[in-house]
This record gives sequence, C-alpha cells and structure tokens, in this order.
Amino acid sequence: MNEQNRTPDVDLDVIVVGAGFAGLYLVHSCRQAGLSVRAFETGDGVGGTWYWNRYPGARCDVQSIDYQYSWDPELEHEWEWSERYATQPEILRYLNFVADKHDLRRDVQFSTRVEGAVWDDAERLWRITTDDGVETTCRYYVMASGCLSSMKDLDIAGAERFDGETYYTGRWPHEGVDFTGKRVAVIGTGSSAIQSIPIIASQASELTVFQRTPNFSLPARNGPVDDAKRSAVESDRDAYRHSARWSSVGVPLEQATDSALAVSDEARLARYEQAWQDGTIFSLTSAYNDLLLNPASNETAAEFVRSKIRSIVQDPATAEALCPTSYPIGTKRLCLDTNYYETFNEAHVRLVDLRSTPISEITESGIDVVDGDGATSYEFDAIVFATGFDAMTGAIVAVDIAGRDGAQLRDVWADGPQTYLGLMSHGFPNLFMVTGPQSPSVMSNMAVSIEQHVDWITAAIEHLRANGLDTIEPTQLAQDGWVTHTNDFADITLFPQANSWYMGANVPGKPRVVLPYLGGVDRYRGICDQVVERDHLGFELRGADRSVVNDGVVCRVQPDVMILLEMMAEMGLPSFDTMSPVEARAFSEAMSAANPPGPEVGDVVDGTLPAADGVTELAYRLYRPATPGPHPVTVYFHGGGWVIGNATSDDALCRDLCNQSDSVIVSVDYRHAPEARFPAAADDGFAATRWVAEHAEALGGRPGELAVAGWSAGANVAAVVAQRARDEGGPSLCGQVLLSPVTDCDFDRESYRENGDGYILTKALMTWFWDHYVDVEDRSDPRVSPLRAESLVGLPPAMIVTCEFDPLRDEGNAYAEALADAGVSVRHVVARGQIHTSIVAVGALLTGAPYRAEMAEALRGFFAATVTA
Ligand code: N01
Repeated sequence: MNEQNRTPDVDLDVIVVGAGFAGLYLVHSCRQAGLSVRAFETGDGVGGTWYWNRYPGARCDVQSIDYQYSWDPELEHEWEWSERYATQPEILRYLNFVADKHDLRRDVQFSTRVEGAVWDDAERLWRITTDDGVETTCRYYVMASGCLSSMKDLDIAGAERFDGETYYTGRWPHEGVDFTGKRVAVIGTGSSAIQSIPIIASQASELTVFQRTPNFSLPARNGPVDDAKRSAVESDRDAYRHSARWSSVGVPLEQATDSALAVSDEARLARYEQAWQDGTIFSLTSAYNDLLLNPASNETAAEFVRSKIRSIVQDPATAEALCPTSYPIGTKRLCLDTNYYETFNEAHVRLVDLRSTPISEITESGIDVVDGDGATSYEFDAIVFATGFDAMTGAIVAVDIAGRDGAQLRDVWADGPQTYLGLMSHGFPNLFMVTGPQSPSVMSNMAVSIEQHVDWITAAIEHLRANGLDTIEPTQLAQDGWVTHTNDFADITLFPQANSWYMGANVPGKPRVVLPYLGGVDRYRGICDQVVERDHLGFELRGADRSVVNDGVVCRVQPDVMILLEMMAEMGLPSFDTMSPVEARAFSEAMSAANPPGPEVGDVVDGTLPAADGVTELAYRLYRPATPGPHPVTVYFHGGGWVIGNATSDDALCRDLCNQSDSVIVSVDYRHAPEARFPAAADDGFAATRWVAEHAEALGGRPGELAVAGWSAGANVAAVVAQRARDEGGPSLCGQVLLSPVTDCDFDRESYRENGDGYILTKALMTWFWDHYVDVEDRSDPRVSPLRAESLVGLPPAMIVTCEFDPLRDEGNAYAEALADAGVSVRHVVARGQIHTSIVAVGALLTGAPYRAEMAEALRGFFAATVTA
C-alpha cells in the first residue's frame, strides 16, 4: 500500500463524548455494527442532563412514555414509568437500568473530560486528548454532548462575593439541599426555575424570585400515566413509535389545519381551554396551524395564557409582572409547571421584576437592585442561579476541535453554526454531532431525535465500511444550502422575535441566529433519508484511493413553498392539462375560492369594457386605494396560460399591489383560447389598455400616469401591450411590471429541463396552453413571443421578476437581458426558491411578500418618474 494512503490502525473506531441518552445509545449501536467504541463522560455516572440537573422538581417536559428509548423492544415491557412526567431520579434510574441491561458502562470511561480533538488528514483519523493527559485515536468522533449541558457563564457583577450558599440548577449537589428556614433567592424564571420554585418555596422561610423576562408556563397536570396514552402505546407499539418518528415534534399529535383567526372567539377559547387542561408542552401551540407563524393568531393564545395567570395570581401587580408581553408565545421554550403561579400567592414568596429594578450587583449578604434613583438591598442565606445554558453549540465548542488544516470549529462557527443537517460540518471529516444545531433537536422529543441521529450516523459508518471507504464530510455547497434553508425556515416563523436561547440571544456576545431546525421532525427525517437515497447528496466519501461525491443542495425551494408542494402532492390533485379547458376553468375557480382573501382596499368596482372584436364585452375589476385620489393607474392582466382565469382570479395580488403601489389597479379580462385563439388575447389586452387610458379620469386615475402589469401569460400580454403601445401610437406607458412572463415559444431552455416537472407549472401544462392558444407557425410572432420583436428600443422601463424554480425562468431572464441591451431601464429580480405560482399567493406564502413589495415599489417609481418628467 502506498505510504501516503496508508490507513493505519486506530485505537478505536468510534469515540463518543457524553454518556447521556445519546451517548449510551451510540455505544450500543456501534457495538451492534461491530465497531469498537468508547464514550468519555465527565460525570462519574451515566445520565448526561439527568446526571447533572438534580435541582428540586426536575422532571422531563415530554411525557415519559414518549421520552424513552424505542430501540430495545424488551425495555418497553421491562420498565414502567410511575408518573406522566418522571422525576430526574426516576429518569436517571431508567438510564442506569439500560446501561446495566446492555452492559454499556464497559465502554464508558467516566470522570474523564475530552479537552481536544485534532483531525489528522494524512492518517485520516482523529486524535482525542482527555484531561488525564492521554491521547486516543479514532476514525469517527461523535459529540453526543447534549444541547443544554454547557452552563451559561454568570454575567452578574459580584456573584463571587456572596458569603452565603450558592447553587446552580445545572450542577446541583448530589446530596440535595435543604432550604428549611432559609431566606432564598432564585435568579431566573426559565424551566429550571419554574420547576424548582414551588418546591424551594415549600421549604424556605422567604423566597424571592428575580425575574428578568417572564415565561409562559402551562400546568403539567402530572399524575399517573394517562390510560389513553398507555393503551395507545400498548395496542400497537411499533405503530405508535413509527407515528412518533414521523410526527412534527417526535410525539404523535393531531395537527390542526385551521387558522386561529378563522374561528369564532368562543370556539378558539374552547380549544385553548382543552389544551390548557391537556397538560402537555405541545398542545397549545399546535392548537391552530398558524400560531407560530402569524403574530395576530399567536396573540390570541398568548392572551389566553395571560388571562389564566391573572386568574391564578391574586395580587394584580404580581400577576401583571408574571405576564409575558415582549415576545410571541412559544418562541421561548414553553414551560410545564406544578403550582408555579400559585406559589406567588404565598405570603413568604415575592417577585422582583428586574425590568423595572435591575440587579446592580451581588454583595456579601445578598442582591442589590436599582430602584428609581436609589437602591434596594435584599439579604439572603442562599442564592440559586437558574440562569440557563450556552445552548446547542456551547458544549461542542467547549472542546478544542481542530479540523482539516487546523481550522478550529469555534472559529468557523464564530458567526453561527455551519452544519449540514446538524450532523456534520465542512472541514471536519468524520466528526458527527448528535442533535446538533440546525437539526430539530430541542424542538422535538429528544429521545426520538437522538435515535434518528444515532441510527443515521451508524448507518453512514457502515456504508463507508461496506464500500471500502473511511471518511465522510459534507461539501461547502451542501452545507451553505442547509444553513440557508434553516434560516429561511426560521424567517417564516415568529421565533426570531424572541430573545431566547433558541436564537443564542441569552448569552452575551453569542451570534444571534436560530439554532434548531424548525421544519419538524418528520420533514427533517425525510430529508435525511433523501440525502442517503440520493447517494449521500452533499457528502464527499473518501477512501485510501478514491473519493465519491454527489454534490448538491437538498432543500432549495423556500420552506413555505416546500410545504405547499408537499400538501399538493399529498392531495394528488389532477393537473389542468389532463382536463378540458372548461373543466380546467371550473377547477381553477374552485381552487381560487379556497385561497385566503386579499387585503381590504379602498374601493372595488366591477365593470365591462369592449374587446378588440368590437362585439365582446370584457369584464374588469377595479381596485382603488383608500388614500385620497386621483391615483395613477395600472392595467393588470391575469395569469392562466391564455386559457383559464379571469378579471378576478388574481384578486388577492391586485389588492396587495393596489395598496402597496397606491395606484388604481384595473384587472382586465381578455378573450380566452381555445374559443378565441391568437392574437385575441394580445388584441384585447391592447384594446383594454387604450380604453383604460381614455377613461382614466372617470376611473379615478390621473391621466398620463399609466403602467401595465401581469403575471405569467398575463405578463406576456402586458409585454406585448407595451410593444404595441410603442409601435401603434400609444397610449404612453410609464412602466411595465412582468411577473414570471411568457416571452418566447422556445422550450429548449435550461429552466424547462430543470423545472419542467414538480413545481406546479409543468412543461406538459405549458405545452397544453400554447397548443390551445396559438398555431405552431404563428409562435414566433412578437405578439405572443415578445422576445422576438425586431427591436426592444424605446420600451417603457420594466420590472421583471423571475422565479428560480419556474420553467419560464430563463425566457424571463432573457427578456430582461434583451431589454437592458436595448437601453431600456430594467430592474430584474430572480426570486430565490420561488416557483411560478408562489409570489401571487398573497396571505398564503410569506416568502413571496418581498417580491410583491418590490413590484409595487417599481410601480411607484414609474409613476414618480412620470410626474418629475
Ligand atoms: O434556562 P433558561 P433553564 N440576570 O435559559 C434568566 C430545558 N429544561 O435552565 O429570559 C437575570 O430557560 C433568564 O432571563 P432572560 C428546557 O428546554 C427542561 O431554565 O434571559 N436573569 C431566564 O429567565 C429549557 O428551556 C426542563 O431574560 C438572568 C433564566 O435565567 C432549557 O432547558 C427543565 C440572567 C434562564 O432560563 C433551559 O432552561 C429545565 C441575568 N444575568 C430545563 N441570566 C424539563 O422540563 C439569565 N437569566 C425537561
């Protein structure tokens, strides 16, 4: 064997950091795969989170029957949970039971901290150093170090001066603490505090809670394991666990399909009350499908919980201070409690609101807060810091991890984690993370997400070995795509609005980026499976003498578009091109009726105008802004491939454009094919534009300020009208806004090849449209292929939006380029991750909104330029 390509023996195949839920399963899984494995664990026992977090009241917040392993079917019979939400000691007993049963401790080295990990690229192995000074080599290195295990550094002045007892919820003394008769302070009101406060209050002589940001907490309603839940699991365990794996949060859950704003107040309150009674962390925010997306919907749930807080807490000022108002409910981790709010009704418990009286310092005897111009000092015997964690990335970057060329992971992640699927990071071959940042992790039942990651990692290693390979690493392209997708998902939700640990916002100086993947466990699992099925898409797999790489990005459409495509695929709707035009029109109208209504506008007027044949009356719908007129006027042409659609079919888009552009929008119909073939639509569009120009004043418009706009075939009509107005004596147009225009009859374009199937507008459908509208020999006529006009010089300025996943993308791009080449002022936007139909979906797809805003902005600019001229 070539010396350079030598793959020497390593001490171990796999080294794991941590012996919690993840590390223990990894040890088992690696053994099953015939891999040598060792886990290094800082603690002197198994348990991870459940080893360290021994504060009073510590429990899981996912029901124990769900929060357990599913990989050992026997375990399901051997272990019986005593409560819905097991206590920390019971969960730790469970993990010890599993460790005993499978003799896992044999491969765990306790009381050993991993301090450094260096990738040796020549030898293709990791060199791991531990705090006992030993270096151990391994081929694969797995951080199973937990998402909430690295405590946040204390950022309160004077903390080291306090003479009394100090405790940290995340590092609680194993022997327990007795607060009987003591004056105790708790700093923080996250889950750890909310669980421990009622118990500390039951012992302490005085309890003072220092709250910076109130949290939303729901009653856990702990008790015996639910009968219904137990029988659901027992009746068919495999099916139950399967449905958990393919659920959005890792727990089988009914998914609401309606909006909180689409129901009556009574119905909404009834559903919230049911969720409040349910005693789970997921039921309230999944009560409607838009609670984490739409601020107004979210506010209804937030106010519901605030009303509960006010009804429980007797002192109105304390109740108000406990009511969160500064972030949407659910965007900070919801808490589950037992008597948390009730505790504030006890005489010896008080709340100090740090928003009005911030801590100035901790002193020898207690805590000083700023109080108006003065200060108030509180004296304590003990202070409990429940101040949280450097979540998701803290434990990973706490180890000095040096990848290829010595790059330090913490430097590479300085502006936020860079991962592919939250499993690996480019430049760090064979380094895996279990429930790493940018995977669902903390947004899910961790037990389910841990198992998925461990299974994926083990399978990846087995795949390498089976193929004579030994190294796996994501490509930069795939990783960048995943980081973008993760951020895109966050951006359609309300999560970025909260200063939460999900956003890294709880740790001073930490970059503010969303840390977990918000697309859900089921979708994420599907994506991971898809990556494997597509030859480990986005991973480079290497061996001693070869490398295999199928580079690419796994999720490229915008997340809301992705959800839409998934829904449509699930519904199995027929495509228009399988119908007759009459059926297609009826089907299109039925689908449009299900769309959200557009925004209110000042006025809507329906009317008719003459078609170019002098016989037919064409319908139009006029949208007038609520602002005082007269207004500039935009003639709008609807989409529908010259075959379907009408003056009202793009109603929501027209309303949106009307409001945002502050112009009158006249959506005009045109005769449709196949009844009226080419050039009927073009002729009607031109005739309608002339008619609107002549009647501008009567329509509430300012004469001379006229633009055209359209979508798809309507944008084709608009482009043709602009050319004819230039060539046939007006009217004078100040601009044209073309959204995904048809500009040419040539299908031999990359965008047709890439996007001709799977993105709603298909090549087959475009063929159907063209065939209905225009004979093959007429297709080069600029009245249907405006790109083929002899000259584009002198056309009005244009705004063109083309969509990345649209068969029409390249002909739109070509038109924008050709206009610019002809000296026409063009603003061209390529809408990343959008499909042909997504930007018109006002109220349904959020990610189209910026493009609609740009279109409206362009119209305003056109009109403003006319006035200035
Ligand atoms: O930590 P947290 P946690 N001065 O970050 C406050 C999981 N968990 O340990 O919000 C004053 O939520 C801070 O205030 P603010 C669960 O996922 C699960 O409670 O930053 N206050 C906040 O109130 C949970 O979400 C369970 O303004 C300061 C608190 O300290 C996650 O772990 C149980 C401060 C920290 O709350 C973390 O929960 C426990 C300062 N300088 C935990 N610094 C289960 O039930 C911070 N705070 C399974």
